[in-house]
Amino acid sequence: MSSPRTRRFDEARFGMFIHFGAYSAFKGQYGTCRDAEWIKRQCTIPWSEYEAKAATFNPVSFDANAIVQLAKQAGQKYIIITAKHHDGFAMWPTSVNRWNLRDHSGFSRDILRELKTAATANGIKLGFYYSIWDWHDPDFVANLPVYVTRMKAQLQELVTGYDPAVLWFDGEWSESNPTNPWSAQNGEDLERFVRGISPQVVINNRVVKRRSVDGDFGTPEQALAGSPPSIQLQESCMTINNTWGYAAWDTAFKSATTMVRDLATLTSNGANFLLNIGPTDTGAVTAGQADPLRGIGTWMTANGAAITGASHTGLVGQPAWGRVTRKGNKLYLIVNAWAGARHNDLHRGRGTPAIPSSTPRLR
Ligand code: H79
Repeated sequence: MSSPRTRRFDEARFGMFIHFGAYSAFKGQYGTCRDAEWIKRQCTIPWSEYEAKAATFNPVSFDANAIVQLAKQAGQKYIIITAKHHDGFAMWPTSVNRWNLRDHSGFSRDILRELKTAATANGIKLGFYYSIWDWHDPDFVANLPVYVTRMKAQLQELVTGYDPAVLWFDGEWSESNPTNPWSAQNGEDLERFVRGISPQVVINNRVVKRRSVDGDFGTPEQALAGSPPSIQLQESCMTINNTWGYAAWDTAFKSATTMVRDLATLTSNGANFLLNIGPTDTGAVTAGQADPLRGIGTWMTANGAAITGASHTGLVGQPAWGRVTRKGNKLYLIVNAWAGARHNDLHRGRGTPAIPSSTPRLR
């Protein structure tokens, strides 16, 4: 199902999502109202206050090399970072407007450039999240064609300036407050535009309307992609805790075991796993997110062969005791629960092959 354009993406299986923007400066709290990257809208913060907070955004602790090392150690092969979320705030020094990290916040470093350099040096691919829905630009509602001209100019900057491997669009759905007029026709035009400037960039299905013919891959959110057949590649995006952007109060972190099992399930379904971190207002990654990633990394160091480049077997069903993946003529058995004395468990799965496990039990 993968094409020359998507082959590397399809083999990668595991990536890091990063939600980082002006909203991170709020740390998930506005008065008594709690949210994360939607805080502007959900807590009805006036633009004057939001812009004033964004002006204080000072991510001095953002360390591109540390983030790339964290991803690499976790066994992640690509990173997707929010270049622009729904608040419209650009994380690179765009010349399209001043609503960006350099011009509005006075932060002189280009952290997307730093991430690109660090990623490339470590064999990690970098992609950008870009929200179509834009709460800050009044033309998004008042005059969409004018907004689209600016959006295309920003995408041109990102594609020609940073050569992203993936463009991860979002905010394509119909919404109100502010009104989202994005149509399938708008999306098809945008997809053609991106293909025109870069035939090799991999694009998600939210560029249009999340139909299976839109872009290169589907994007189940906070849900595990099901098993094939699906006419499109799939990538499940999920959070480590419950929020995408940084929220100091959200400490409900999943365990490494839970996330390794999700990764195994997705690989056995031929799908990718894009696991999110939300750096703090200063750009640091908290231990609550880094520690389970390191735990996944420990497992991946020993068992990554069962994940990277592996896929749906097309041969056997899912066993009750774990997951089975395939790479070429090898099957990989990921055992969540040894049958132990309960020998019958081995026979409960449909078509379970009688091959000894290649992967140790998760602790
Ligand atoms: O970037 C992350 C989220 O900000 C974004 N997609 C991921 C990758 C996303 N946008 N919307 N959603 C996810 C679905 C969430 C909708 C809700 Fe709401 C936001 C539920 C509550 C707040 C919108 C506003 C729908 C109801 C109220």
